[in-house]
Amino acid sequence: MIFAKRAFLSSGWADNVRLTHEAGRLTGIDTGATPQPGDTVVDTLLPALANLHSHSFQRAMAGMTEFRMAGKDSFWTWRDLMYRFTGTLTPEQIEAIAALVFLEMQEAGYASVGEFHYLHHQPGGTPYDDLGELSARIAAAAARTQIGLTHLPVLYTYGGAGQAPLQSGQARFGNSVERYADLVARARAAVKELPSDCRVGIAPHSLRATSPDDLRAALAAHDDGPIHIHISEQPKEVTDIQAWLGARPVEWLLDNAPVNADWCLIHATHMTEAETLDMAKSGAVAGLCPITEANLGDGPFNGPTYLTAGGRFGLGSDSNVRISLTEELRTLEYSQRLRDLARNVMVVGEGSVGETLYTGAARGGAQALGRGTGEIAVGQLADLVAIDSNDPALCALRADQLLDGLAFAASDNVVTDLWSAGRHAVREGRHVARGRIMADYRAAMASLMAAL
Ligand code: NGQ
Ligand code: ZN
Repeated sequence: MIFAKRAFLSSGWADNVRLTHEAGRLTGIDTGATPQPGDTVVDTLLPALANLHSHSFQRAMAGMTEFRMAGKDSFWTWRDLMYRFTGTLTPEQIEAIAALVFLEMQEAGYASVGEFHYLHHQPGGTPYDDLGELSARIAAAAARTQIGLTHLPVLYTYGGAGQAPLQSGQARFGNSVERYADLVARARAAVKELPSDCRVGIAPHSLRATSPDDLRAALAAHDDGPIHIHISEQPKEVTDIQAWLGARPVEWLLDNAPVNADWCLIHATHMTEAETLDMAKSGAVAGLCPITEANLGDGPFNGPTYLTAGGRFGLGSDSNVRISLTEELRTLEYSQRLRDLARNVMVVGEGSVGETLYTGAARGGAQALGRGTGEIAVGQLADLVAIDSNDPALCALRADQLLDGLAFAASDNVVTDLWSAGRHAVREGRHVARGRIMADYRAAMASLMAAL
C-alpha cells in the first residue's frame, strides 16, 4: 500500500494519505492516516498523466534533423528524413525503441501512452506473415515496461490530399480499409495479452492520408475505443484540404464525422475562432504536443478561446524528440505567452497555471485514452506519480503552489515513483527494468546505424 505525506486528491490537497489498490484500481483512500509497516512511503502523490500521442520509433532519430540545409527546412523536409529513417527499422529495433520510450515516459511521470502506430509492414510494403507483427512489438514493449497502453493502429491509405498514391517512403504504412479491419483485429489480439487497463482504439492518420468514404467505412466498422486523428498541424495541410474538400480540416471533420468525447484531435493548431468554439463544444480532446509542435515549427494552439469555451485538452510527446512532462507543460504555456505578449494565459479567470494545465491534461489525457483515471479517487485506475517536494526547485513552495513549481521550475528528476494501474514501475527515480531496456536500446541503435 502507499503512504503519502501529501496527496492531490479529487477533493484537493490532503495530508498523511494512505491508499490501497487492487487489480489496478484504487480501493481505499484514508486521510490523516499513519504509515503501516510495509507501506511504500512517498512525499507528494499526484494523479499520473496519460501521454496521449506518441510515435515511439521517432525517438531514435532525435537530434538527427537539426542541421540547417540550404535555408529551406520545413515540416515537410523533416518528414522526408523521417521516412528515410523508417526504411530499415526491424521488428526487434522497433520493440527496443518503444521499450526505451515507454520507460522514459514513466520516469518522467506518465503512467500511460497512446501509441499512434503506423509502421505496419516490411520495408517496401509487403505485410509481415502476421499482419499485426509490429503491433505485437508495441504490445511487447508495453509488457516489458508495464506502462498502460492504448494502442492506436493507424489507417494510412493515401500519400496526400485528394487520394494521391502513397509515396515510396510511405509503403510501410499503407492499408486499404478492408485490410485495416484485419490489422485492428490482430492488434486487439496482441493487446489482450496485456493487463486489462490496456486497450485498442483506431486512428485514421489524417484527412490527407484517408478519404471521406474510407473514413466513413472505418468509423462504421468501429464499435469501441477512442478515435484519434492528426488535424490542422501545418498551414499547407489547411490549404490542401480546403482545395480538395472545400472546407478547413477541423471545419470539415466537425461537419462530416460524428466527433464527440471519444475523439482526440491531434494538434488542431491552425483553427479559426469558429472552428475553435465548435471543437470545444464537440467534447473531443485537443491532443496538444507542445515540444514537437515547437520543434517542427507548427505554431501555437488557440488556447484562450478554446479554454474559455470549456474545451478539453491533453498532452502528447508525438515525435519524442524529448520526453519530459514538465517541459511539455511549460512549453504549452510559453507558446501562448510568446504569441500574446502576456503572462499566465492558460487559465480562465484567476488561478494557478500549473494546476490548470496539470489537472486539465490529467482529465483530458484519460478521456483521450479511454482510461478510467485522471484524478485520485476510489474506483479510478491507480495511475500515480510521486514527486519529491524537498527538491530545491520545490522546497520553498506551499502545497497549492507545487503544481506551478512542477510546471515551471522543476525537472523530471523530482519524480521518485510511478504506478501504471497499480504496477510500481519507477522506484527511487529509476525504472525497475532500466538496465536491460537500456542495453537492448543501445544494441538496437548500433545495428540500426550500421544499416542506415
Ligand atoms: C507523423 N508527425 O505521423 O509522424 C507525423 C508526420 C505526417 C507529425 N505530424 C507525418 N508531427 O503528418 O504526414
Ligand atoms: Zn503525430
